Amino acid sequence: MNSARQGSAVLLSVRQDIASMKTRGAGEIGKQAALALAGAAESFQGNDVKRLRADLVEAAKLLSQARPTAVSLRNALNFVLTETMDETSVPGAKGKTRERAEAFAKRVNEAKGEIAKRGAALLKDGQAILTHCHSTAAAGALIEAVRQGKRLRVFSTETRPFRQGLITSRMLRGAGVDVTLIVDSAALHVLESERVAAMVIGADAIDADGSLYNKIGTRLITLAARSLKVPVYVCAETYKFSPYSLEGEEVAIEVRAPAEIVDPKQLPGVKVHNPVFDKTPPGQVSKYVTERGLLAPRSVAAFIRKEFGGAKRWI
Ligand code: RI2
Repeated sequence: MNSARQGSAVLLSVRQDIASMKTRGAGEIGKQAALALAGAAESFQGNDVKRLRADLVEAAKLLSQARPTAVSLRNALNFVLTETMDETSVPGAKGKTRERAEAFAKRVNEAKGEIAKRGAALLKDGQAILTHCHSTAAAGALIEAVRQGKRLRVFSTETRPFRQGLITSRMLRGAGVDVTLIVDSAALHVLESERVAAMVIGADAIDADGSLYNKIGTRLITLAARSLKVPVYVCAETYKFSPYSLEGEEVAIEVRAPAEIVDPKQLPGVKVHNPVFDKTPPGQVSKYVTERGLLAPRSVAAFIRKEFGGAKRWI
């Protein structure tokens, strides 16, 4: 196989890993897509920089479609294309793509560290906490709080249908956190009976109006939490905020295969619907915990303008 063909095979396999959720989590898919774009640049053959730039935009579009809800994918790819698209030689563009991809990967890791500290500061010794799905940003805050000596009791929802809650539970337990797995529909009962002090969750996308797109069930469980006046803290790196929403673009809700819920053969004639994210209104979010600080939902539009204002986008 020549290296160009090998490059596109690698690109398609990264896209497939993201689409199949072998690689998952909004931050991680952005990071892997950014690195795949650098790989695609490196496998380009020839001296036509315009061709290379066009190929990179095509590759970015292909990668970004793998998971439609997570805006981190598009933000990561635009971050890599910035500066790369100004390069006037093939070696220059290849080098810049790699440099930007690695800068994005570094940014992901640093942001998570910063969020862990800021999130941990919101939690107190002895509290019960509820989390939903598997967010490395949210789990990082819980682990950091425990590392600081705060004894937390964490309740982790199973998170049907993909059961990412099992990943969270294993990860937290591995870090020495007292963790209890519950089914999703136990959330309200547990919030009340265990006197949960806060919900700590992640994000896939955040709209300029302060709405949160996160794993299916987030809207229902945060509604339950707010009905008991339990604060909802959302750990979200800057690249989870949608610059597209400033122009009114709606975040698409990904719908996945019915087979992820049940084998359709077991239910002949029954329709199965599997939306995997939902939109939580800003009133159900207490604070966004970002690497730049805490943010009220009403301040999100100004934050997005500051972080992304004027930045060029290719996809
Ligand atoms: P981190 C996940 O989506 C969850 O919805 C989680 O809250 C979000 O990504 C953020 O994850 P999925 O890929 O970036 O499991 O914080 O569908 O790890």
